[in-house]
Amino acid sequence: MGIWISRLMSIFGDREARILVLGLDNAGKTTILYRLQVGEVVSTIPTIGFNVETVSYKNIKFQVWDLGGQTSIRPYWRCYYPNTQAIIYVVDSSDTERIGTSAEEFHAILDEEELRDALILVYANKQDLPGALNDAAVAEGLNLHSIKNRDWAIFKTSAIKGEGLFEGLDWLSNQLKTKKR
Ligand code: G3D
Ligand code: MG
Repeated sequence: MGIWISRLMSIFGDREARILVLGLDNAGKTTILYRLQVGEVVSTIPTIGFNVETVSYKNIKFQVWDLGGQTSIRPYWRCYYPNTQAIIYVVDSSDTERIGTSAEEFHAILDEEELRDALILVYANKQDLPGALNDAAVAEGLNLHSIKNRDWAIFKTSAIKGEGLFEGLDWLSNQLKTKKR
């Protein structure tokens, strides 16, 4: 177990806490979930067929699904919103063609009332690939600077190499700690 997860545990105490890991398909979300090495990843397909991967450590749950595609299943995403403390939004920085689509999906999530208080951590992933947009370019592509009244940060990551992920989580736990006070 990593030191970062024990930090999160001390912040949340006995409260249920959820962290959603979202982004377009192929962004690197599943790879990240395994990289966190929190425990066993359990894959479930609830009712109408979108795949949700969950890894839990005590009362902290990380849940992952792909955004984009069918709009008919979106109402069911709401089942996963309660108690969400943070959203980790993952972008394939080398997929310059879909950055606009990723931005649309991202802002649709930001507009969800129940996720209003969730912190936003963006991973500009796949930095190891040639031609990958850097963090500033991903921030611009996602229009991150238009976000008002909530805390966000962006980190360059390579899930494959395991780089940047824990720096992002450090930011997250520091923010959560301040918020709690
Ligand atoms: P998803 O869960 O968001 O859909 P995955 O994405 O985690 O399944 O990753 C999609 C593909 O991108 C995988 O390749 C995975 O190995 C790769 N990938 C994830 N993160 C990185 C990264 O930081 N750098 C590079 N170069 N590749 C990454 P495959 O070939 O298995 O489909
Ligand atoms: Mg996946």
